[in-house]
Amino acid sequence: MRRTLTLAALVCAGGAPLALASFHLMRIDEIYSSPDGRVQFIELRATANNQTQLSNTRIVAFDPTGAVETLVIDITANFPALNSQETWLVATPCFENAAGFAPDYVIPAAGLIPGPDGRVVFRNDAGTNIVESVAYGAYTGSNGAFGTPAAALPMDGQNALRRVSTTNPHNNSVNFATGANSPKRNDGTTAVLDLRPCAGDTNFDRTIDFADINNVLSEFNQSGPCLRGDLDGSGTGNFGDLNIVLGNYNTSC
Ligand SMILES: [Ca+2]
Ligand SMILES: [Ca+2]
Ligand SMILES: [Ca+2]
Repeated sequence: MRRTLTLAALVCAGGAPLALASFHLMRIDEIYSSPDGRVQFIELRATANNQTQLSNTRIVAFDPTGAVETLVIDITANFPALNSQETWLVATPCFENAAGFAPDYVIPAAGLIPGPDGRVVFRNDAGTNIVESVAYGAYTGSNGAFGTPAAALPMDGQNALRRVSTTNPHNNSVNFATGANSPKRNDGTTAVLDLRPCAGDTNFDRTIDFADINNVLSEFNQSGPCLRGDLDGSGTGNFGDLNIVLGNYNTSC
């Protein structure tokens, strides 16, 4: 009797997804790239409960012609809990410096999300289930069942490509629009990035002052892709960076 009741309770769930762990009820909410491509993120949102089986999935990207596929990130661990309307965030290594918090998953390298034209796909590892696809800008390749490309990826430092609606059938050009970025980690931590170019600014306050000199000096002779003070893009803290700060000292953007 108890078994019959349990089965009836499941059937009476009324078309709502059963509580089986999965990954395919997911939407891309937001795609962002800084002007230099160092800070990029993709925010995804579950549209049903128990979308935790992310180890089965990956995010790939395509060049503007759709001919070249690049692995953005292979998710290799499941998510502890991921329920309806919760977001999760994947971002490049330099995201944490700019946003002040780490994403849920770190993309192994910067600049993997193509822009301003391209396509980002969330799919299973085997490639047999395209869960979500967003093509944008002057992308000319196939976009599967996801309609025509959305607007170009803004890459102006402030705006992202954002989901504004969901239609059936999907259509990227209707479902996405340009708007202010707001990366949101699964625990609700969020930020608004302002990475508009600003010569000499190392701490994203759009003023060039002693704090920027300090940042350059504290990273002098260090190397790495995410140095705040690497203003000349050399990959190393050096005199070139100091010259840029001093040349713009006491100015604002
Ligand atoms: Ca995977
Ligand atoms: Ca500053
Ligand atoms: Ca440098």
